[in-house]
Amino acid sequence: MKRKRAWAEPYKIKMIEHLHMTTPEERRRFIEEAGYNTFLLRSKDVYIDLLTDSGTSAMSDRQWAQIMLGDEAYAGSKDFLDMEAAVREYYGYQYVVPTHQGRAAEHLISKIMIKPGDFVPGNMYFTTTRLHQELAGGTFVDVIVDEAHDPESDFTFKGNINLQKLEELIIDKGPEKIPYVSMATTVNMAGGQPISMSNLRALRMLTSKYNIPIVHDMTRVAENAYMIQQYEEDYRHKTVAEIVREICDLTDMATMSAKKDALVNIGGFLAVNDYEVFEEARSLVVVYEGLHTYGGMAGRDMGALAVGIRESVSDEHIKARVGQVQYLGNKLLEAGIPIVHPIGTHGVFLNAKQFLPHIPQDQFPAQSLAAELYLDSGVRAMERGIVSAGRNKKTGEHNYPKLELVRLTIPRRVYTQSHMDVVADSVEAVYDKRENIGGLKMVFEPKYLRFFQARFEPVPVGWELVGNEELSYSK
Ligand code: PM9
Repeated sequence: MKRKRAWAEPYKIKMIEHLHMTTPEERRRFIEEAGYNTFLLRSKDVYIDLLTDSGTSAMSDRQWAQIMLGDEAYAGSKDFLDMEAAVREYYGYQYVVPTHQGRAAEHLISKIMIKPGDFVPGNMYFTTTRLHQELAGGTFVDVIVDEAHDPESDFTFKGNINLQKLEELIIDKGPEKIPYVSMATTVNMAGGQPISMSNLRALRMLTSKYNIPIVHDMTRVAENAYMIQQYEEDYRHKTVAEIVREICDLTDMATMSAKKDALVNIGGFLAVNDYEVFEEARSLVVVYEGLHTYGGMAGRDMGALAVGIRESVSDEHIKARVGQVQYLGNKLLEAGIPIVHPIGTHGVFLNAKQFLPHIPQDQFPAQSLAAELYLDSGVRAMERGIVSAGRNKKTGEHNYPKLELVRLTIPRRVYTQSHMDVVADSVEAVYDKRENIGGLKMVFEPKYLRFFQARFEPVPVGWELVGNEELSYSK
């Protein structure tokens, strides 16, 4: 029988960054000081940092070379032209407006396209995307397939849009009330789940029928393309670069947080095919970000981004990147840990509702689980549940998402499989003591995107919260 050869990362390590391990006593103090919010920890007190894959990638030697070669002219930097050329070549969009990161591109497109009273359908909300749509006067409507809200469904393309739901919305509200469909590759809040090319093609046909544009959140488009290559029959022999281009060609405009797929520590852009939208964005970017040839980025960052775009669509790179995430996910599955199925592309998502079934959702089980993981081993993860979902903009009540998750997000090209083994060990250790883990109460809540800065205090196991201030005992 032919032996299957193990795969390895398609790079070797040229420079390292030291990690620092803390004691359990130190971690207890640090998490208390951070109000049980992993965003408020100092990174020097973290051992393995799986908070996010955003801006945390290791750049290549070629990208670092661009940092040294950066053209820091205020206007017309060669690095902007390189970045614009890379966007045109690999993504196919004609006009590019640079921004300091993804949410700034979301701000511009929401301001340009959305009128008060509009509805913006999308394949599940993302925190910053929805907020900018709401600030522009729109209402986000979730039209993702139902499987996406079920952490145990093994459906391969949980990022798909339910086209019937979408068409019903268009007919109900009228196409003139739908400025665009917001379509993300992959869907972060669902667990890093891809949309299929066949669903996207059908979406294109439906939106063309009503003359509604598609705005593509292309933050993790290469990872989505890889999943299409792996699981959609017709794409098995296409390269990731070809599939990325085909996805982009089916859409009208895109917002990009280049801090993820595109392998840079800062940066983003808005890319469009419509000249009028471009003109509007180019004049607004000057107000909010900077001149239209840097938009909040340094020349060197745009140079690194041009190279990052090219590297991000390499089949070898993306296979190793998603392969590492799958390695961790499979280890946790083997250990019987409840995680979101199927394993996503940028992280493994713990199902906190099933992990800690004794903690009611308004005691923030995922927030508590993320804090507990840090206490156990210094591994930092992120809550993606009721805290991230925020409040209903009309009633002011918490939104209660079906998914109450802790995201173990894997930075690109940063950690080794041994780090993944340590993470898996720690998750298992926390699972063994799950019955002793209590919930939290929120003691400080910022106005916007509360998950970044909210503070919490522990609620002992078996205690039930009455109001948000007093604790009263319940059996
Ligand atoms: N995502 C993440 O950790 C950064 C912090 S959480 C807000 O997953 C999508 C799909 C994202 C995303 C950021 C943005 C915003 C837009 N779309 O962070 O502003 O995952 O560059 O991008 C984070 P910026």
